[in-house]
Amino acid sequence: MKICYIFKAMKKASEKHVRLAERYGARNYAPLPVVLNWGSGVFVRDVEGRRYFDMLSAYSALNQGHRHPRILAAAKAQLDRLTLTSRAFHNTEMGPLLERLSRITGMDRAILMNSGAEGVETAIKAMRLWGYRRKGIRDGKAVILAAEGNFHGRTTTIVGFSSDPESYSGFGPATPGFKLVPYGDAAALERAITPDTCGFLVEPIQGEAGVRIPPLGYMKRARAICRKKRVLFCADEIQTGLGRTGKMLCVEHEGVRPDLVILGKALGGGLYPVSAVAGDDEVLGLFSPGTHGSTFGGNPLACAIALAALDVLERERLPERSAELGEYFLEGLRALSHPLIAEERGRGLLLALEFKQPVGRRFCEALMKRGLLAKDTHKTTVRFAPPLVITRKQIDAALDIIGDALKDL
Ligand code: IF1
Repeated sequence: MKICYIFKAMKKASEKHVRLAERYGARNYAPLPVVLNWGSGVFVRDVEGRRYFDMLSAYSALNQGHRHPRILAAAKAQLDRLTLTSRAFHNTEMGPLLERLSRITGMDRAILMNSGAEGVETAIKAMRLWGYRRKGIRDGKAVILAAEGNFHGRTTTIVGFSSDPESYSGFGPATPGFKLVPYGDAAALERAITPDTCGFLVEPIQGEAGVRIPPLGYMKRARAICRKKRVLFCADEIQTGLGRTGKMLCVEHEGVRPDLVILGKALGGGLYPVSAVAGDDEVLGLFSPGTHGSTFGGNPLACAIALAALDVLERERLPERSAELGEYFLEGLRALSHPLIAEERGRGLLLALEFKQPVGRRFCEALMKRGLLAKDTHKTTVRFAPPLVITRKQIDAALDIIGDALKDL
């Protein structure tokens, strides 16, 4: 078969998969036209056999890289033993994971869920329960503060307090009991607190908003204000946690200890949905049997995978690696020059290029043509968040691609 027919045939392979997804799936995403069928470490391959750098890491759920051997081995071993019991019975894997989470977060205990949004919903319930049982807020009157530009998931309650019309339009009525404050403004936070305020839910760095880093000291001041006003400080570390920003938890950059920490994404080692809400007895001790739960929450397979995922982060020193290589990557981005670049920013290996015009999607297509997959957000920002196992050499190669792709703009 002549080579052009082979390429044509291979192109057909991609198109077949895309057509199926478009015909039978809801159109809630606009994926790049690439069909992946293999991944390892920082690389993925498409059905045409082309290799790409994965610079999205499934929105930071692949901090350990694609199919990390240690995590795969733990999953396979558990698959041969026991996968699901429900919480009606104990299992051997959940206790060790809870103990490890307590050590890593410095909190007394945790509740295990599945998706990030479920973790956020669990934290919302915990803050309200504390508000009624410990702060004495009148039943049904508890208010939780959140930041403008927030992204905490896609449930109706969570999108109800989003400030992005694309997230909330068409999904009303919004759940009552939420109020927005400007992100990064501690004084505004203090002014917004009333006797009915039970919690403040915040991302230490706003991911979806486009890697928005708050002014230095904001987290510390916000935490102090919450402590003074008896409001629970809840850090959503689903995207920024587990080494992504150069610390195990992003709040560690300012030495902040929240009342509640929500983890997800990379807790599942790139294999399995696992989320957790960690907190002290004063808060999580308020849940009693029958007040919260989940069919899959804390299942032995999820716990075995999450334990291995945390092992890899610690054994391979991925938070430290993220800090060092993130600096290196950011310097490389800053060395690029193009009239359309407005800003390069980031912390650890959560980086972004901000453009002066809405060229994000076009730039991602130019990158894809050159073997690098990234995602634009809000049209002008392109995020670079590779697996934390990336090497300096691979960053150099990625920077060459990024520099070359700028020519297409
Ligand atoms: C999508 C965004 C990122 C999160 C934070 C909770 C959740 C997320 C800080 C919910 C999830 C994902 C969701 C995914 C794309 C991605 C995303 F663009 F949507 F906003 F990362 F920035 N808190 N973020 O980032 O966790 O329920 O998804 O497990 O919805 O398209 P989840």
